[in-house]
Amino acid sequence: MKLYHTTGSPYARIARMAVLETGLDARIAQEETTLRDPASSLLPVNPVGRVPTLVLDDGTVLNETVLILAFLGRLTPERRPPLLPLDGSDGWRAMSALGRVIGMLDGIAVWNRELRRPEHERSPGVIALETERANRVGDVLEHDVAAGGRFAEVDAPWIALAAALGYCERRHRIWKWREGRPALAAWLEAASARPSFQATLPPVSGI
Ligand SMILES: N[C@@H](CCC(=O)N[C@@H](CS)C(=O)NCC(=O)O)C(=O)O
Repeated sequence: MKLYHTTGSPYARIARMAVLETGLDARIAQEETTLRDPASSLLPVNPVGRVPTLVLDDGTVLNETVLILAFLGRLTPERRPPLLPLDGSDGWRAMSALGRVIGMLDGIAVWNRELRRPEHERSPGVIALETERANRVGDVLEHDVAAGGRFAEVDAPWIALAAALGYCERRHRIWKWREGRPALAAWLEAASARPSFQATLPPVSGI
């Protein structure tokens, strides 16, 4: 199997961390690729052109981070905690938490893309909407983490939250997410020590 990624992508980082956390790194090769590039090595494999993209041994192509997480979880049924329970045995709590984090990250990605446009092409309305969304979800995540339980164990929601906040630390610093969120800040501090986090640090960007 082969996982296509870029070092800056928080979505690809989720998949890369999950590969490490499940011990599947011996079975999954990794290739760094380019995005929005007609010569990208990814396009002949996946016309969608997004990372993460996982190519299975029989050539089947999986994209979409959550689908890849579900697949990696099915490859490692003995793992505790399960990477992502798909049978409702946890009351669907992992899926719920994962959706919350991915929803926040989707909004941040839109916000970040806006900021990468030339200033005169940026939409203040989109930036305001996504700032508000990020703050709203960030506040709920602060509550989730402070209450304990959720995000305490290294599973798919934990990995997604680490990658999302890690993205804000190095590639979306415009969002001062730590302000008023001490539990989340302390959570990332602790999460940062994890080898899978350290092995997948993205380069710092100008935003
Ligand atoms: N919904 C996708 C989003 C992945 C995504 O947007 N990846 C970005 C990098 S952070 C990408 O590949 N962008 C290239 C493009 O949109 O052409 C997922 O969950 O995997």
